[in-house]
Amino acid sequence: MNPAKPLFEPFGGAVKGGIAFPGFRPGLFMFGPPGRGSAIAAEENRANNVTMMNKTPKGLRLHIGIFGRRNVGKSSILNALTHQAVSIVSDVAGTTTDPVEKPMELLPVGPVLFIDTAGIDDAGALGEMRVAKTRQAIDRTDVGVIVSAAGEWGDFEEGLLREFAELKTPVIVVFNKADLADGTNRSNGSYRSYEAAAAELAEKNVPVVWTVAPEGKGILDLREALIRSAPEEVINAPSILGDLVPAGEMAVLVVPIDLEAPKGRLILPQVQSIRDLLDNDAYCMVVKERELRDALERLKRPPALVVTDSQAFLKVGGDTPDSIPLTSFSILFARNKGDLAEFVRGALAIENLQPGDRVLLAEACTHHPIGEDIGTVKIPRWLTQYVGGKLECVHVRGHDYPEDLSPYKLVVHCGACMWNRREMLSRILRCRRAGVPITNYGVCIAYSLGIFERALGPFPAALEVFHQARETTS
Ligand SMILES: Nc1nc2c(ncn2[C@@H]2O[C@H](COP(=O)(O)OP(=O)(O)OP(=O)(O)O)[C@@H](O)[C@H]2O)c(=O)[nH]1
Ligand code: SF4
Ligand SMILES: [Mg+2]
Repeated sequence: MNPAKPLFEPFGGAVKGGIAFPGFRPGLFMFGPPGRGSAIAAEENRANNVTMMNKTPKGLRLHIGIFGRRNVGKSSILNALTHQAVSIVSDVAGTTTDPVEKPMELLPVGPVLFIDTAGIDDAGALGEMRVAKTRQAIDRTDVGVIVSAAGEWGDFEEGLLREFAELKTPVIVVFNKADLADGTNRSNGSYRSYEAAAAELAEKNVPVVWTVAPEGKGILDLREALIRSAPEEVINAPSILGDLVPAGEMAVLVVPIDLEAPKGRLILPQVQSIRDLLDNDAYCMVVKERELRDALERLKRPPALVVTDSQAFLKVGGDTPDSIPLTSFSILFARNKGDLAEFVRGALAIENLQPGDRVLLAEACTHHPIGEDIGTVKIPRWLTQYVGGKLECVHVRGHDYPEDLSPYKLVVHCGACMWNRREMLSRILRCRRAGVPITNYGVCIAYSLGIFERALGPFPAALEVFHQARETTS
């Protein structure tokens, strides 16, 4: 192995063709100056103390998932990255049984969520449950870390690599336990030596890092690789309203305060919309639906946009002059967290629903339904009225999501404000693969209430999808 241009120069890992090697021979390490790691740790500890006080919502954090066989050192790597004993480490294979999540600041990326997963190479009933949970974690991962004990790269790891490639999720490979490596590759697969495996990964442009997690060796290289792999769209997440309400213009947000409204606070989509407007130097007026008409009359200049809770769509539509663009929080988040065009296509599938069809209603968080809950009561009622007969509505919450989507004629998803975009996009992809249309609560409500074109007015591309679909069916 010849030394080449260092990839992560400041931290000292020698490199060949995009691979950060700990040294030229296994066991010989070239790691960064001792002061560097502790300075970063101190700065991150300070940032993490601030984070604890002002917690960034999970949905805005870069999700970094750690995957691999049992006992390869996944939990040891998480603990080394966070400088804390977050996950239990032991030499008993299968120690981590459920995903362990740890929010922290990873400078300079910002707020991240590490997910340490259970090893997924074992069979049996318990093993199957573990595999299912780990699979769900793959769906919400923005950057995947595949850990293998050095010298054990094989078909299993290649399978994981393929899975991430299909989701277009960036991946970093960690050869841990580099202190025990002897140059040979013991795993079944096509590689005789782990160097050959590493070289092939480098050809695929997959960064490879060597670590001895309990000693913290190589962890700075891993941090650097994580920072480099963080997708741009996650670091600079798209604005919720920035392109719709220019600086100096006003948005009116309509927030019903009814039985379902949480006591003493606003819900996350409303808070995030207000913050986004402030970030974009726009103004914002927040009113209940009853006061909207009066509030609009008092304004000297019409607002650039009115955003309403979907449940008040009809009243707000009636009270907002046609010349003022109108949409809902749910549609804003359908665009921000998912794929609005796909959800519009999904809403059009409502036309093909027949009484008795099975519809999946999925919510990202596990709030307790109160009164006339939108997912369990209102949407099923609106859809039933539209279709003209009873539908079989199945409800799922949180990360639970059926592996087999084929029994469903339609999936209707909440705005997923608590999630990162990756998990929502993974679900959309799964629906696409299964040939099952997917739409979103707000899009579905606007469609069933006959206010679709108006609600999509601010989004010409999505409106175009609707018009094209209507032309082909007429
Ligand atoms: N020699 C050596 N031992 C390590 C290294 N990393 C972890 N270990 C040890 O390997 C064992 C397993 O480590 P864990 O971090 O629990 O591994 P895991 O992948 O989380 O295991 P599961 O949760 O069971 O899937 C522990 O005894 C660790 O101390 C390493 O780089 N070198
Ligand atoms: S159900 Fe969905 S949209 Fe509503 S608060 Fe929970 S994550 Fe957000
Ligand atoms: Mg573990």
